[in-house]
Amino acid sequence: MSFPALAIDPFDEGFLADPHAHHSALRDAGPVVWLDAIGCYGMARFAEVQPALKDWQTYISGRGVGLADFAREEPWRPPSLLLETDPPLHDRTRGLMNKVASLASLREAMPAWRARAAELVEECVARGRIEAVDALAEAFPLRVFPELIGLREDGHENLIPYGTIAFNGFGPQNRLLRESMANAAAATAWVNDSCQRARLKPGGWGMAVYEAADRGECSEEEAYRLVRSFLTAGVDTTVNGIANLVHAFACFPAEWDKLRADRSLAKRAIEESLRWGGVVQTFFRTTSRDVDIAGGTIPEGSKVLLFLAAANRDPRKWDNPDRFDISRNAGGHVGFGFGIHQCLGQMVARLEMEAVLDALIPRVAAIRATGPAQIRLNNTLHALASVPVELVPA
Ligand code: OVM
Repeated sequence: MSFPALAIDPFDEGFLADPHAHHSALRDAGPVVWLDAIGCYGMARFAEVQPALKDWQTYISGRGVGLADFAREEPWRPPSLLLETDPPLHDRTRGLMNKVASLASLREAMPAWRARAAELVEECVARGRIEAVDALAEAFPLRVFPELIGLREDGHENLIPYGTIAFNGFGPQNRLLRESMANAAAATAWVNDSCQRARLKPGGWGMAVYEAADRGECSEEEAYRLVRSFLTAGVDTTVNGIANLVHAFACFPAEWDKLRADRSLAKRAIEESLRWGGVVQTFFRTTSRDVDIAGGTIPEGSKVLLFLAAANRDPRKWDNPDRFDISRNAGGHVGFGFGIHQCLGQMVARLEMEAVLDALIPRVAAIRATGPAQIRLNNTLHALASVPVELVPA
């Protein structure tokens, strides 16, 4: 074995509860490590993670982007036609979905999103002390996202549990996965039902996928599964993006003063929170050939765990990486991945965060932590269960 072998288990609950505390050990051990606990290779430095994400021919997604190797194990659900595929199929589905998830339709939605964010923030400021995950981070996406997709009106409470299952599903079959799966039947049934054409409203992104099928760009069955991607990837992610954004300012109060003094920093603040917060901690790839790297060889058919969040705080790449600094140019972070699989919904995420942030800036003089933030353990997400804060009115 030419790579350092580590005993660190990246899916151990102690690791997941405070991943950043363990990342330096992973990065410092070397450019590529062997993770004995899960029998996989790992990369945690920016200099290896970003090129591996980019090299889709070598580090493939079609055998799954979780621990399970789809060449040997049955996936828990039919594979995603975006996330868990390689070109040429991926190019066709991604091309179609890029047109549906257009910036033009987001620009159209944005005025209503801003109004909704203002309304929510005003309620929160009136209450003063809030729990920001419930009051903002969940409330906002749950209002705007189902409308964007054109989902039916009932059952939105299934969206977060379904995302939680899917993101736990990229890890081993541990307690977290088992417990989220134990309650999966209702959420899964609701999602599977809601992806059908007959359930979707005209004008939304869901129906737009079926319209692509009508034009012959994909089959009806593919359209169904592509709509499922919106429902899987679109909620638990942005919920935690907003939660991490509020949490970041609660941890670094001087950054809030800086932002209020110069609102043009809002976009940088969002990017910096995506780098610092690490909502999506990891994804796996599988090697399509023997890879000579860092003085060793990763054999063909190996699972490689890419630590996106560790790369985003690699001191070899970023100055003072654990500091949330909104004047930093965090551009080039890999919080949305990199290359052909880079997050399809990244503009949805950014604009949801922007709507919330722009509503907070004029109304809130300070965001003060009123207790410790609580983690919601997940095999892939750095999810927050609770972010208690006081919003001091402006
Ligand atoms: C999907 C998907 C895409 C990105 C993330 C994800 C659960 C799922 O296409 O279903 O996480």
